[in-house]
Amino acid sequence: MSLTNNPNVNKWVDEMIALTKPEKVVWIDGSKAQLDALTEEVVALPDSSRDKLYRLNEEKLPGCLYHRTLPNDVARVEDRTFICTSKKEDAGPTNNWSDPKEMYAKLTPLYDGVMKGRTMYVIPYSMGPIGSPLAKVGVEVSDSIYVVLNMNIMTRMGKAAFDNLGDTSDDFVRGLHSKADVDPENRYIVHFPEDNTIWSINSAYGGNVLLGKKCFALRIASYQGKNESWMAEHMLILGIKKPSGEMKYVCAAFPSACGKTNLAMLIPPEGYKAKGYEVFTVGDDIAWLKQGPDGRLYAINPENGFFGVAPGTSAKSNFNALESCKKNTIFTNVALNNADNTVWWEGLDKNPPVDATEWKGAKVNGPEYIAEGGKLAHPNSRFTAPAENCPCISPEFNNPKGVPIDAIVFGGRRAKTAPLVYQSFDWNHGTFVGAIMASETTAAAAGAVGVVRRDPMAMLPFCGYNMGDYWAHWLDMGKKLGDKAPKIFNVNWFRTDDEGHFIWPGFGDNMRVLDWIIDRCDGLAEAVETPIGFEPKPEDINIEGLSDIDLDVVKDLLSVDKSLWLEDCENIKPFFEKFGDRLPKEMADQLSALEARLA
Ligand code: GTP
Ligand code: SPV
Ligand code: MN
Repeated sequence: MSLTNNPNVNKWVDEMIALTKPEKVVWIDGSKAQLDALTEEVVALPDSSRDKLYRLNEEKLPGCLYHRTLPNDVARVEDRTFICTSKKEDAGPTNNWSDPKEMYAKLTPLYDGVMKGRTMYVIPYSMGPIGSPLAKVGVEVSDSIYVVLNMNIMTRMGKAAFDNLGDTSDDFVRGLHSKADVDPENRYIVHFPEDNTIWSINSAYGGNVLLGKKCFALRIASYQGKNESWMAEHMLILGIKKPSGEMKYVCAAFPSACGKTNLAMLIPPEGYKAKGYEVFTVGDDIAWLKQGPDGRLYAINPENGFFGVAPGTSAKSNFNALESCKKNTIFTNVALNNADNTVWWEGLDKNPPVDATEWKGAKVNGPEYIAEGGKLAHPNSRFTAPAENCPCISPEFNNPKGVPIDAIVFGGRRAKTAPLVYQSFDWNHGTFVGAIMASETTAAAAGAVGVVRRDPMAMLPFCGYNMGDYWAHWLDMGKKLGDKAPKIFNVNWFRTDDEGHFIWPGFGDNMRVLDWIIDRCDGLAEAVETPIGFEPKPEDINIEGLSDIDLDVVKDLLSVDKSLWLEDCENIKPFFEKFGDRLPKEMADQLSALEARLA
């Protein structure tokens, strides 16, 4: 029985039923009884089922579940991700494109009857607090209970989303997902921005199938934002409470697995805590930003949970993330400690379980397996944890208005070029700073790891339209915001020494850089003008309490190697040229100006 009178929803769901021919259709109301029953069903599956989830130690990890995906299905697949706009130019040179008609024709046979003998779950959800003027509704149909249970954590899922949509609106994103045979050769993650539609097939992993996340909240939403004058960005949102009690809000865009969750949940160093600084998490991955009635830029986190990278998460590196995944969390592709039915991953602690199950499902001796070069957890293994579990979740997390943003920060993994921090001269230059971002690739996407690539605004895999038009949209937003626009910065936690070790301690100590950033916003810190932007005076980065860092190290972290930067400019030129006449003239002018300042 349908859960809504909305004829647009019902008509579309009927079409999806006719196409995929499920044996049964279940509308997800979001009730505990229904979720409990689905959990019961999925944990009762035989070990041989690839859909199986396992319950974990009820005392140590109450309400937690464990799942393994196929080894060929452990990350986003950028080469199989498409933006299908009527005109190729509207998808732009950085997206895979196919004509929508052709793509529908190609995929329809793959979906035809794909749910025969299976159940279709119809999942209504809201991205953003229900009733927020910034929130939007999506409906995902899927043949996976894993998807239902994850969507329950990641979104506001259930009947309330339909109530919010109302009985007549057509403004909802239609997501069709089938795991099909999890066949990598026929795996497609396809977006039809002009139809508010997403089709995903032959994957059962995270970002490929939780369609509210990257597919909707970034690719489709970025396109909507362009048309409706708001922004969807791959950004964390954090609040810093100053000793005076004043709150400052910062958004930061780093590419996948480059530190968003960690920064969002940062615990300030002792010296800062003693002074009264506190950090609150609003979001760890995605921000939707819109100009508010007072002219400032406001952000909401459209998500309701964290789909976080497990490896490297420890009580020391990210206490708040670890606390967040101690109950009602789903773990994917981590290792099992069979002695007590708990989870383990590289970097959790120094004691890999002896009686372990590695992420592919083999029973192994953990320490021996690692000594032989094996990894117990997949590098992109993840936890899906409810935001409400997070000890430092912001009191504003559910505020429908969002939070006013003071600073926008860009950053990536750069071993040499980018300094620890610099500030852009103004909004337009800041847009350029975001546009010329580059970062080393990570395990979050299938393919080579550690290769430097251009990743503008950390949106390369997530921009749902022509990136040239996206930069133009940024420039337009800057015009609208005028002197109320957030200040724009760039950071790099990943500079390395000659032996390849990270120089900056990172994690909680990143507070020391945020400190300079918010002081700049308040007009309380000085800066030095350099060819690339404003930099702190080395002595203005607080290094009190850091044993390995002295003023000379800070100087080194802030140094700008002009020859490396000129080399980077040579790399940016052909990248910009790909956009042809869609490259805003302002971006080309900014590049020439940068070169002139460096020369
Ligand atoms: P996605 O969820 O893929 O978007 O990733 P993310 O940007 O949220 O990255 P996350 O915070 O999960 O960090 C990814 C990896 O970077 C982890 O292995 C962290 O330990 C490491 N990392 C995060 N912050 C820092 C830092 O300040 N310094 C160093 N050296 N490593 C860091
Ligand atoms: C990312 O890759 O940036 C993620 C994980 O946050 S996924 O949802 O798989 O995209
Ligand atoms: Mn992400």
